[in-house]
Amino acid sequence: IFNNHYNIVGFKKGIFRMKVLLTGFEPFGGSTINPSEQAVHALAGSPPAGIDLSTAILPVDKTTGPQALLKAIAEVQPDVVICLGEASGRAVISIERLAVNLMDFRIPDNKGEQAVDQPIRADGPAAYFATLPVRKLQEAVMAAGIPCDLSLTAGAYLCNQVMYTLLDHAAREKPALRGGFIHLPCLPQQTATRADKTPSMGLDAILTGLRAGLSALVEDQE
Ligand code: PCA
Repeated sequence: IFNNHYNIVGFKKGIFRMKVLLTGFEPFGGSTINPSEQAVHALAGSPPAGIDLSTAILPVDKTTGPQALLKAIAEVQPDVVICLGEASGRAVISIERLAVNLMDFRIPDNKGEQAVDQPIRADGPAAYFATLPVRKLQEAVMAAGIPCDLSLTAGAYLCNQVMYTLLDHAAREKPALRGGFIHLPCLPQQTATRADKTPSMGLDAILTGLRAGLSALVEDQE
């Protein structure tokens, strides 16, 4: 919370600034776009008030994905880390409650590696709860008119791996760091021609929801 630029005076309402690291993922699984990458780029251009926003796009790669996240955390020294990813098939923005110590990839990562039934950290705890106020976030997104759920699982692929890596790192080395993960539906342009009518959400709606969530975080911190 404290950094070089803000001392205790910085807590006065409206003066406090929160340093947020927001990450997205590169496209994967045969798609050429990822809503999380687009959302990160859009928010980087006009971050919500009160937020010093840093961003990173992580590779969908079981080795370099988590490494890129830890590198960005070391560089930015954020107060809060929010990772975004695409969840094909989900109809609404979903805020993840849990990361589990399991890699069981449904499809290979972008390097062709497919982890099956493996722990993320061999002697790590079974799971971590997100350390963001997930209920408050959900309520803020919904209050902005955007459908949003709390989710019990981020899956067993890269998104869960990165969320677990984030929370494990914070638990062991940075107890003040808060973190969590938000899954986004596909964009309409990813699903328009699909016969299975996979749900989607437009980027504008996604951005409205994410901005509302980020603003709620700043208020919560204040
Ligand atoms: N979604 C995948 C990994 C990258 C992404 O955007 C997942 O849900 O694990």
